[in-house]
Amino acid sequence: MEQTYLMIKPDGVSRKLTGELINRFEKKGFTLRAAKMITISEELAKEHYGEHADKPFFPGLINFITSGPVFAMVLEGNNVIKEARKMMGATNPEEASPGTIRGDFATEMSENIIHGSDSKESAKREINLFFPEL
Ligand code: IDP
Repeated sequence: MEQTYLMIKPDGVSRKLTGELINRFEKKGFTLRAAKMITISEELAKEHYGEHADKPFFPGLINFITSGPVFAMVLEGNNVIKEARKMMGATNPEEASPGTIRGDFATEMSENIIHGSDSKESAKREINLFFPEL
């Protein structure tokens, strides 16, 4: 069964959206396989977002993602990588449709509530990075 890595970012956790978001994924029919609340180190953040190291928003992104606890999850189900991305909505909340997580709960790119793996390769890499015990 396919698995993906999801992470409720510090804005989503501090706004107490964790339960609401887990609820959405479970109601859809996906299974929560692993979950933990963690505060990410700068080192782990840089590794996770390595592909963006050259972007102008990188320092702000690292600062933000390490600013408070995140809720890290492994979600399992049919086509879960693509379906969870659909449920999250576009990266830029201004472009995310109502009914999606970012469309319903966010207004700006830098605080867009949730991360989700975008391919089989990144799902594998990110699950390994955050849940090496699995
Ligand atoms: P994704 O989270 O939808 O996969 P990515 O392009 O991988 O989107 O970007 C990772 C994260 O970096 C985004 O979720 C967002 O928080 C942040 N980000 C991306 N582009 C920008 C930008 O242009 N300005 C500020 N933050 C950005």
